[in-house]
Amino acid sequence: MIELYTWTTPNGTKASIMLEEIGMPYQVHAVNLGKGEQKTPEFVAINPNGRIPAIIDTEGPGGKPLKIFESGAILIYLAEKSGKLMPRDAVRRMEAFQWLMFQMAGVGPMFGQLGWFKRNGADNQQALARYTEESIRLAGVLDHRLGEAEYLAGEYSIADIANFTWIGVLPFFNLALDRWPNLRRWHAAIAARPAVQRGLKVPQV
Ligand SMILES: N[C@@H](CCC(=O)N[C@@H](CS)C(=O)NCC(=O)O)C(=O)O
Repeated sequence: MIELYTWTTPNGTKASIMLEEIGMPYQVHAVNLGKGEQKTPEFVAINPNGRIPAIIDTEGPGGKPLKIFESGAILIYLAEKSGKLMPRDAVRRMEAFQWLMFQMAGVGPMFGQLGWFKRNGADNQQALARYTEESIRLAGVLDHRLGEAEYLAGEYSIADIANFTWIGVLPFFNLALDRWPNLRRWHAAIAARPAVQRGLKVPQV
């Protein structure tokens, strides 16, 4: 059984979409970010970084419980445990890691900062311009890749799940997907998957 600690955010829904896609049983623990529950001693004992998502696999390697934080690490762990959503072909497998790292190191932090400055920093036009331009640039990199391949690693994988939830926030930044036709096509295909639709509703609040 996987114990999932999450909230209704792009990093949180990566984990729930993955669990729905691979059909692995899991129990949801809602960590209300608005109430600061991610900073409680109980949760920090699971994720020392005090952020969601985190999981505990009650039957980890050797049959022992294993705690995991960082959404990218959670996706890799669940792909390896289930044997799903990680390409078997060596080149595609490396492409999946590559686009997963691109999301973790680029899309997540840059879009995240853009969101923060949109909410809290309307007076800081330099920061807003910097994160807007960088977010548009990163979306363009994905759009270019998706003009060459149906999915980021050639086949649907954890790299798509990781990027998908963040691309979904662009319209909330007044950046409609219309300007990136390949990205829009890819986003619509993933959004139509029943497992993705279930995962996006976790946790129910
Ligand atoms: N790199 C981390 C980022 C996790 C993260 O920033 N989670 C956000 C929600 S999307 C969070 O918990 N924010 C609460 C906070 O910063 O206190 C991951 O991918 O898991």
